[in-house]
Amino acid sequence: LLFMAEFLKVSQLSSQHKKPVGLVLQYGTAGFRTNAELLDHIMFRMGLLATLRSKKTKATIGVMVTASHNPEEDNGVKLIDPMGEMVTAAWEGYATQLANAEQDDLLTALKDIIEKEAINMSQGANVFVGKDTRSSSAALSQAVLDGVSALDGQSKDYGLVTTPQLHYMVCCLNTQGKYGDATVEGYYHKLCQAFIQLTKNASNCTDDQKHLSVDGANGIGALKVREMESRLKRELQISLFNDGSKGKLNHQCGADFVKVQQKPPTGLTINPGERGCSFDGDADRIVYYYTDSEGQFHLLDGDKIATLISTYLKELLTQAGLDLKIAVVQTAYANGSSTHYLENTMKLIVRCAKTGVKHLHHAAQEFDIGVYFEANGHGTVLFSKAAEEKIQHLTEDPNTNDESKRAALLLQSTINVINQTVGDAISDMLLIEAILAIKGMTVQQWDAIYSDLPNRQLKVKVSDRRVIDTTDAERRAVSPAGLQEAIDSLVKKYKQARSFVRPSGTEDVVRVYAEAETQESTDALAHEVSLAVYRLAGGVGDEPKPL
Ligand code: G16
Repeated sequence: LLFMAEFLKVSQLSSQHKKPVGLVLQYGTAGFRTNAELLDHIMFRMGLLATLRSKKTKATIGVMVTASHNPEEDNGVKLIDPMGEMVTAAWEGYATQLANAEQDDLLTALKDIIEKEAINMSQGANVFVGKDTRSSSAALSQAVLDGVSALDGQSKDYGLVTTPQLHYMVCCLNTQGKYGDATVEGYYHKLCQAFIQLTKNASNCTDDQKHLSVDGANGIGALKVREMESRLKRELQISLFNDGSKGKLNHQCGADFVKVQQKPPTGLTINPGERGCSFDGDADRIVYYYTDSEGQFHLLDGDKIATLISTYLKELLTQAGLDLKIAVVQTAYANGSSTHYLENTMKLIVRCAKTGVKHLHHAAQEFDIGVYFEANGHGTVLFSKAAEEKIQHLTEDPNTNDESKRAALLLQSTINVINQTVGDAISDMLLIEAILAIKGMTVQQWDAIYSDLPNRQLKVKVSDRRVIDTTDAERRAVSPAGLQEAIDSLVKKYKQARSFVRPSGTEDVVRVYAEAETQESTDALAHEVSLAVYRLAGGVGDEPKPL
């Protein structure tokens, strides 16, 4: 009786967003993600859930409609918590319950969450909604808005934005503007100002060195780079490719394609030695690359980015005379050479988290400065409040010497160019470009910091990928029986070899990763492990073929 009025509205509106009977979807690595045609009810229900979460936290919540790196025909939804981080694990569970309740059970499922969380339904709610450029995104984001209004929540539709822009705006609003203005303009202003400030410390950069080719993956990132470009005052000169004017989203381009295929995106032309970078479909990932004079392609992935950033930060901390604990968080996909370099040469703390920025983000929060990057280019840097205050204090203290002051001011602008809420291709790009300019470093010199071990990623189709269960930050499989033993004995055949398998949380596949001393042995190992997955975990379709 208590919620009669709201529930009547939910019941009426939900009949316009009916769940297909029997359809079960899981909350994956970054929310729900599947073919767009299966998602209308999910979006409506995530509008309901975001409204409840907003009532519970008494703060603004974000809902981003995107399937990021997936193909155009897929879509998905990412939920954003008050400080701009991903929604908590407990609420991921509620999301799954609500998503999978049959139409007649929806109100009961809703009531269950309200009771479990003791939500005061008379509390107001506010939800920010954004979408990527997929053709399905407009209708799906309308379904989210319908869900919010069904529970009488307020909403603000930001329309086309990158995922990290929406995270940023949620954080700005909930910190009463302390993090910046909750507008796209405010985002450009903060990041570009910081970038200009940083590049004032670059000595004698030529126009050639200020040039960068950007592959926009035919997605939202391209639109946003266009909007921002003029604010960079020619300190960064961007040539934009795959801007969505003709090509298909993520097709033969974008960060995931470049990382997995280890080749340049189609539609982008750069001269030997010049830098290029690729965004993914919602601009939360970035990878860099160049081609040398012999035509050889060189990829600088999330591991190389983490190394560049942590080296730069460590140097600044030394110059500033600040004793802050800095760590790098990676996943099992991190190249073995990068971990070795960070631990043994850089003497940094390195942690391994499960795939998914939510896991890396939490691990990074434990340090004064936490640099986290997935090898696929998804990552950012977190500064603790105490660290920010110490840096600020140095800039204001009249006793600070010139060298320390310069370093502290650089650290301050660095903090401002970074989107600390989540990995952000635009923000990461500006940070990387500023570091290269300040250090007077070429992309080749950056690449030479350490050499990657040859590596390969493959996908295997199985009938139910949930039969694979993993442990030890996904580095070992505990089921199905015999799989880990098979991987162990295959790995023993090759030098410097490592391999693991895990079910993807964004695509209906099992991912296989292998690295070893040579590309030939890496490819052989990746293929043999794929075969083991195919045979022991219920492979479907043709058996994996050698590479
Ligand atoms: C998402 C997550 C990333 C993750 C990637 C692949 O990226 O945000 O943290 O690395 O999926 O995950 P999985 O291997 O489970 O499919 P995006 O850019 O697609 O949102």
